[in-house]
Amino acid sequence: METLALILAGGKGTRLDVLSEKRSKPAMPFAGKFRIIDFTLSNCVQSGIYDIAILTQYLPLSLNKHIGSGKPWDLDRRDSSVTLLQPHTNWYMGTADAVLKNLEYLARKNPKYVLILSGDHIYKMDYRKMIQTHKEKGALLTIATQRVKPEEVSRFGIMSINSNNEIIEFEEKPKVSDSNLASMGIYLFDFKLLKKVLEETIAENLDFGKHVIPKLIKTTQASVYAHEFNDYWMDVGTLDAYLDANLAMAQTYTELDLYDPTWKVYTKSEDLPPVKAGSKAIIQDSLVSNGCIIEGTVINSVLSPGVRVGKGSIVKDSVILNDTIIGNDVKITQSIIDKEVIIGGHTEIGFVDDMTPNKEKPDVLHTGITVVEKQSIIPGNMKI
Ligand code: ADQ
Ligand code: ADP
Repeated sequence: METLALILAGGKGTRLDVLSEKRSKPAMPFAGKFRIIDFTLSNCVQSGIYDIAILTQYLPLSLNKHIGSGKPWDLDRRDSSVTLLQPHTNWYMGTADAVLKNLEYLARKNPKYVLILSGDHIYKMDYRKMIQTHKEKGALLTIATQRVKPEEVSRFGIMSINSNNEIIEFEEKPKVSDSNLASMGIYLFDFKLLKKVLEETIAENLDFGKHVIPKLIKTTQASVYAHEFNDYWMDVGTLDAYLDANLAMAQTYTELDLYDPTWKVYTKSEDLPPVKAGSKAIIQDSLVSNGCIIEGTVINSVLSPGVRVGKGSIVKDSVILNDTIIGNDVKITQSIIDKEVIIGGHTEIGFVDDMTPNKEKPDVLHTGITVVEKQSIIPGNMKI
């Protein structure tokens, strides 16, 4: 086998607060009918990579159920395999530790290359181009890169390259840097090098960005190259980013086209009837998924399958996840409402200026976005 893809889907997305308390971040619904991991899985199959292992650790129930046999991505064909790997004994710590704990599985598969991916990015990328760069340069490790804004360097691994695109310096999340060339956390390793470096590097919470990559570059054990990717790429790590990225998908022009027949995003779809819009329904700049019944107004919002919006209700600038039922004369703005929530008539969500409960989590909830937890029941005539 030439390339095995390993999707890291195990980190706890703490910055998404109540949304990822009960599911891992890659299992978060996105753009109505998708889950975040669909983008990476679809990239793999469209790049001709049918051998995929998904490393999970944190609440993989939703993910397990979603992936199933891999049929929606055509991963149930005879020559393909999609496997969910979970820690058996010790809990995984850093990203590289998660891979180290599964070296035996990799050795059994014995691929030439291992493509390490993150399960929580939204982008469309042809990994074949990266494999091509890797071969042309004679690299042992190739890292996908993207330029970021100078004020964002502290969120990424930042590197410097020479005129041949060889990486000569790498620092994980520097406070400031002269360079703005960021690692996308996408690594193509020659399997032999990966095995050797993981077995030889000893560190607590062994991590690619913190330990493995800086070590490979410092000790010039291997030629490490950058593969620049310039299209849309988004890590939806915060509530702001999650809401914005969802709403951006509902605009007429989007940086990532969900409707492009040449690069489809596949997902597990439920069989649901078409969207029904009542006689007074208004839907503008929105994504409305199958099984929704709209009798009110939906503006600049994203609705997952099975959502009901009652008469006289207005949903604006919000994301409403599956099977949530919104009664009559409800107003919702700037909110993320998780699955299976029931909202009674005349309730208003997202209009209250009082941020008191948010003070406990200033790093998570500070921007005025209201989040309603899965399966909440909100009585009528409330103001939240
Ligand atoms: P971060 O995104 O901060 O930086 P990290 O939180 O370690 O890196 O997560 C990387 C991916 O691995 C995520 O998809 C996460 O869910 C998953 N993951 C984390 N721990 C895991 C574990 N123990 N088991 C399985 N999966 C796990 C990284 C790089 C930076 C780079 C950014 C780009 O370290 O150099 O710039 O990604 O987003
Ligand atoms: P979500 O989409 O909110 O992430 P799903 O509806 O996909 O979650 O459900 C994820 C999986 O978790 C399902 O298999 C479901 O049966 C299971 N599940 C949900 N709640 C519980 C619970 N309280 N205890 C055990 N399993 C649960």
